[in-house]
Amino acid sequence: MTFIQDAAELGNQFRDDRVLRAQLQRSLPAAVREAITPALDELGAHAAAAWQRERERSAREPMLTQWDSQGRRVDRLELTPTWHESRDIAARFGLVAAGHQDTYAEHGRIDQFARVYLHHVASAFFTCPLAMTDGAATCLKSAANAALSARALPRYLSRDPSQLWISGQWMTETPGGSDVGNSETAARQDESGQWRLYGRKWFTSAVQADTALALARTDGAGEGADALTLFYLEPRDADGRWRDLVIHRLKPKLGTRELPSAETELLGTAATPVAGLGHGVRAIAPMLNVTRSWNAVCAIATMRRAIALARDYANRRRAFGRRLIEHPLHQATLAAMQADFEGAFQLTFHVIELLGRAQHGKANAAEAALLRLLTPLAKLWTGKLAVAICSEAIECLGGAGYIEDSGLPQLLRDAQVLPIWEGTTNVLSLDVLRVLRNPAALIAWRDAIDALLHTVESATLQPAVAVLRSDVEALGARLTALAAEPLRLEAAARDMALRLARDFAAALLLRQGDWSLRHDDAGRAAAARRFIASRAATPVSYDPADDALLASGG
Ligand code: MFK
Repeated sequence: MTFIQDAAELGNQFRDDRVLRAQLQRSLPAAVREAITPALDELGAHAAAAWQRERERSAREPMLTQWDSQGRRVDRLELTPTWHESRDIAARFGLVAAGHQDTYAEHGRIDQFARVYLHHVASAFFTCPLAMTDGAATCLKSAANAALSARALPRYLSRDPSQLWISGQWMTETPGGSDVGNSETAARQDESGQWRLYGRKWFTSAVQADTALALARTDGAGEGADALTLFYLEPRDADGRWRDLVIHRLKPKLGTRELPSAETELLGTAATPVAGLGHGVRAIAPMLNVTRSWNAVCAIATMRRAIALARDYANRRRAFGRRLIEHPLHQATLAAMQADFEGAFQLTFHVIELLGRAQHGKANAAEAALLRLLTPLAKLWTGKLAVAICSEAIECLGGAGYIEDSGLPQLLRDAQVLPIWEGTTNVLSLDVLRVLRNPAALIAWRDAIDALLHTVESATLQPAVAVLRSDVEALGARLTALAAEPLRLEAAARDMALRLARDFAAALLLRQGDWSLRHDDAGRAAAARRFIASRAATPVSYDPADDALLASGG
């Protein structure tokens, strides 16, 4: 009656992460890696400490007070302590700035997203406004709006917590969640020529943002997405009071509850066009592609956390005379989760690498086409996978995982947003079809896989290379056949997108696995083999290399 089961623990999340460290070792020059390691180590330690602290406190949520004692409308928002702390960490560690500075040239994006990946779970989704801030910075630069850039960029990219501004992305309306072209928000000029916005934004993800980018329709502009205009606005005055805007309520969400998402009404909020009038969706597209990359990074961070807890628990918990990890079926279950995670990790970091190259003018036309294709693919696949892996991790802990303070239920609830916001799985699958209308995209996908497979030298990986080559051929043939049947192509879009994502991830895993074998790590090659075999008729059930696959630290 006295047995107490040890709970799962987390160590330094940078030192424990062989996958991240192998990636950085392969893809970054030594000088860059050495320069960024202390910050990554600090964030890895913070992630472990924050996890311990979270387990010991009851859930907190932001609070909205709409009226003061005298009946004045105030809409005062109290944020949680983690949110206050996160603003400080975001600035000090340059979670947005690192992606825009030139110190490490095209490697800056890898530096930035390694930080974001380590910090996401500890941030209580402060990563949401940071993603939108990064997107807003990218958007202002791409619109070449000198005045707005001069005003907002130094704030978005500040490393001083007292100067940092965060941005919202106010698109979602009751008639237009995915179909943004239905937006009803109206934009009118007042007698002084100032643009003002009127209408209800049904879902503003981080309402307390210092600025926001919003879509609205100018009078007489006509219907549809192309008639919308992209506006920049600063919703509060210098004293923090809302400027011609009320908050109807905070949204009662399934997860991400520390994130103050709200329903707001714009009552003539002053705003400035970002890129002239009209073509608003095209103007906000650079933001969408950046926030979708963030989404993928946060999804792999979520998977990694769920697996770390499940793996640690499997090393502590004994059942039927052995530790869970010593049961072949449990080990195979964890190994399959780890292999899927590593595939998702590889695809996401490849998108980041291409983003950095494109931003610094180093991407050729094929790489630019590939980035446009892989961004929705990474977002849609990793979002779905994060939910599946969190659910599986709960099962790995049995009833203990279903209990709130194991931390896993919150991880699952939070993960469920990842396939929804920033474009649902189906909307992104249709975006992939939009991209594939340009034949260069599929050619770039196929050529890049071919180039990756040519780097694989190890004999032990050749059978997996052969399986992947035939998968790639079959998928290319199926897409070509479907191209003549638009309705069937659309119905198959999700399946095609998932296959395009997984085949590309498989090629990246093989490249990394081969490289890691030459650097005394058999685990990454085991991940590649398991990932590729998982689609075969007789998938791998036992692999002696799973010990290396599941090892952490080192
Ligand atoms: C923790 C992680 C961080 C996550 C942050 C979360 C913050 C969440 C806050 C939110 O706001 S969530 C809400 C986000 N909403 C969406 O993502 C909307 C989903 N809907 C789509 O993505 C639709 O595809 C879209 C509205 C973009 C387009 O729909 P339409 O009306 O069918 O437009 P159309 O005519 O196909 O495209 C208009 C133009 O944009 C075209 O260019 P052209 O005018 O030159 O022909 C398109 O090629 C272009 N375009 C569309 N998507 C693009 C793009 N260009 C580049 N990249 C894209 N992704």
